[in-house]
Amino acid sequence: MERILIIGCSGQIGSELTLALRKVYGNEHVFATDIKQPATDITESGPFQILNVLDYDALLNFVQKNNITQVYNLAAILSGNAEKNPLGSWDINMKALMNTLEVARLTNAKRLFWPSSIAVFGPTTPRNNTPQLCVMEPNTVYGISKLAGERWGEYYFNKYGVDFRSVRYPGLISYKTEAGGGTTDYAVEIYYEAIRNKSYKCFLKEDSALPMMFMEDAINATIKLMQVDSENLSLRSSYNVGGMSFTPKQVAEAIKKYIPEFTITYEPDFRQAIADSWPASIDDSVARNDWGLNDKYNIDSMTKVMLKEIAKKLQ
Ligand code: NAD
Ligand code: AKB
Repeated sequence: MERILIIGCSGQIGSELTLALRKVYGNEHVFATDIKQPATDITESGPFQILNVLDYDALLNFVQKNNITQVYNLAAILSGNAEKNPLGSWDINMKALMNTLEVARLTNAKRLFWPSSIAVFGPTTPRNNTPQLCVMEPNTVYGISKLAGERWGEYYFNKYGVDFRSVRYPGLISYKTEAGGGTTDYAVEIYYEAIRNKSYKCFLKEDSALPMMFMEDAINATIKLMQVDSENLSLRSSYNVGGMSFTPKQVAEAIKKYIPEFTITYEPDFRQAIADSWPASIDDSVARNDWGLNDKYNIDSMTKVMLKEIAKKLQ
């Protein structure tokens, strides 16, 4: 029986992934941790402990004491926030990964999920239908840390047999927990503001296309990758995951189908340069062929769920 540690259970992904994993593996086998208190559905459904992934001894001790076999490490500073404190964010992002790689090397917690991002690509990367393997020259501190992290993950697999698995998530869109300081956050905020105020001031330009994915599809992909047999995996760096691709204008149009009076204005800030350096769409055929990545949401089906669930939540 797997015994699973989630690091970063209180964040946008962790708050949903923890509950999904508890459904699959049983509540008592999924140990949720964070430096921040999570929502009560996590504390009431299974074990939770405050744990700082940067504290190597505490992490090692937790993994050994609880006989952990798999780790999902979600702790990171995302692209927008990382640009405000480049060196501090580099230290956190790299130390958070290296501590879990080392613990995986030394314990039975051999299978490690660590998310990379479309931020590994840069301005010299082909922008449309970005291939799995191509020029990668990220120019953000977050993207540089993700690319370095992918290389370290593959290195620990080849050198020490750590079962490192990773996807390059696109921007993730969800209604449960608000987004954590990234460039794609506008595509979450816009739904909240559509319900609250029927208007939104967007920090990206109207035609700024980026790859995005609804959280349900991202969670399913993550669990699928972690369950597939090792021999199916041709890559030990990180798999491209594309989802859908849209602009702020397109998501505003999708919202207007449900809220005709919704209006959007555009005031690009420092995050525009980050978005401009990232792909507009992603070729994820390697993930589809290797381990059966498939997603079911498009912009319209996602918009319907987002508006309904956020309206319920804000009532
Ligand atoms: P988030 O900021 O919402 O959540 C991260 C969580 O990690 C937070 O709850 C935070 O308290 C916790 N954390 C931070 N420092 C910690 C520490 N030292 N010890 C323990 N916990 C700590 O981020 P998210 O959106 O859930 O992203 C999770 C991972 O997925 C990150 O690696 C991120 O780069 C990656 N990712 C996210 C997206 C996205 O759109 N959400 C896209 C691509 C990649
Ligand atoms: C961000 O915008 O920083 C994240 C990501 C795509 O990695 N959502």
